[in-house]
Amino acid sequence: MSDSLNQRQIQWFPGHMAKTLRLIGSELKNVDAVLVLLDARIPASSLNPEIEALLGDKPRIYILNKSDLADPHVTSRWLSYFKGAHSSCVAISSKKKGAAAGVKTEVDRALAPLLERRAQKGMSGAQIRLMLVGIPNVGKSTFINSFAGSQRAKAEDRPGVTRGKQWVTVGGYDLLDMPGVLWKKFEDLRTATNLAFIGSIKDDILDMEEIAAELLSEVKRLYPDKIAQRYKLNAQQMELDRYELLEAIGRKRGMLISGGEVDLTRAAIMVVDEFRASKLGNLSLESPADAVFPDQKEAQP
Ligand SMILES: Nc1nc2c(ncn2[C@@H]2O[C@H](COP(=O)(O)OP(=O)(O)OP(=O)(O)O)[C@@H](O)[C@H]2O)c(=O)[nH]1
Ligand SMILES: [Mg+2]
Repeated sequence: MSDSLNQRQIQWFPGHMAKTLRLIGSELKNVDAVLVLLDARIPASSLNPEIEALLGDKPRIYILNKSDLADPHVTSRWLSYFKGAHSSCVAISSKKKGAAAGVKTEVDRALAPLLERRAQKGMSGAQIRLMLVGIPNVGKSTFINSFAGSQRAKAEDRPGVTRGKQWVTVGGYDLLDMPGVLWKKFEDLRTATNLAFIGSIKDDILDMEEIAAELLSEVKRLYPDKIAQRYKLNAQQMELDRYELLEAIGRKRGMLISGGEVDLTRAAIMVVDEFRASKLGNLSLESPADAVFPDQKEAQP
């Protein structure tokens, strides 16, 4: 996995991502605040250190999106974590009503000094301009559609859907949708695998059997009951190593090829799809205790 991801670095950081990073830098002066979308299941791994470095002291709000898929107990610990670091943070599901309201409250709070200055100058009616940034597939365009209450930006269940910037005006807000962007060198294997699990890296450059085996091992470590229940595993099967577990699950689902062997590729795709569709239940793969944030990431060799 390590080798296959590292050898293919160039493919997960294609030219358009470098372009997006430059675009974020150049559009920064045109917005009042930045909404940094994170995946609530992996808030640390989905925080792009290169975007962080670009934002400087621009007001920003961290949005833990897809919280409908995450473990609510872990999400509330993340909210405390961000707030403890004096950062604005809100957990939402862009697929549910009310996502925009919570974000608007945070935006008003983060921009209170600016809104005050505008009021004093008699400019209270000026548009609030917000830029959305984040890794591919995190839900930036879906959030904009939820905010607007209509399909204004193209959103699909695969990374790399938005290819250029797009302004969407909704009432007093101008929202700037951006393509997703990863960074050139992941600091550790855990970050890379987490991003692969949630579908931020294109599946066709990944070894899906390795991703599925690793995912099973992580879910087994963090939520053993959920995996045992979903795949009806007995105590003995729970002791299998990660590839044996993938094979056992494939066999249970009748995914066989000629000779009675398990079709591991099919089993792998099924396991990853089921995780992404939250068939195993709500789960979070990272908690604040194992967070590695950009300043710490840079300090690593
Ligand atoms: N369950 C759930 N799914 C979501 C949520 N937000 C977005 N999605 C789904 O995630 C997928 C990706 O959403 P997009 O809005 O296209 O993501 P994006 O960040 O714009 O992606 P790129 O344009 O590729 O960078 C879609 O299938 C959405 O329906 C959420 O809060 N909960
Ligand atoms: Mg998009």
